Amino acid sequence: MFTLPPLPYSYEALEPVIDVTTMQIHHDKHHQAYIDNLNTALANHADLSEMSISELLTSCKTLPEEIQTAVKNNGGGHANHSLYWEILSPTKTDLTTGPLHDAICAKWNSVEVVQEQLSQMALKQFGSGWGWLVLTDTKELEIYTTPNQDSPYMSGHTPILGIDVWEHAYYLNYQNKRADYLKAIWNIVNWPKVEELYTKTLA
Ligand code: MN3
Repeated sequence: MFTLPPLPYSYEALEPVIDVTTMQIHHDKHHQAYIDNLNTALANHADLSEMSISELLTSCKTLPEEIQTAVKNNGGGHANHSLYWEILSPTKTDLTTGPLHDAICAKWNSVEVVQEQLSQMALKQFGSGWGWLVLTDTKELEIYTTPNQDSPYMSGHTPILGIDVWEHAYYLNYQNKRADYLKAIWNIVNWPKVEELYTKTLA
């Protein structure tokens, strides 16, 4: 049985970038619903109960056919949101040194460039989805978007930063202005956490 991870900060901690009501509904209702639906789908598959959420997603295509869609949508929803809460921070952080900084600069020249490119991709993601910074199976950094709750784990990649661009993530505060949300969100990215995930994945 999967359970809802508590937020690592209070509901109002990310204001003014993300308002308290959005956080309450997003975490307590949306994320909880993905977990409930995932648990329901897995209820008759005790043989899978030892698998982590990333293992389930990585092997999604080899799971029993009747649960593949539920794992993709609701398992993806659980994994994606768990990462999203973790990589946000009430206090401003920067990425100015260290292994992740150097790897980003080697590929995109600066952290600002990767932020700008990922924001543009996420802005153009039609409908609901996510923007990602991942480590591929060959340990390369990549940025891309996925539709719906599709997880990078399904492609064998490890997400280390995810930006939710479903309207439920920003609509109360930003309405149709997804670009404003995508600009503001960089003020609350927890770069030390992203770097920790990067280092852990490389090890
Ligand atoms: Mn969401």
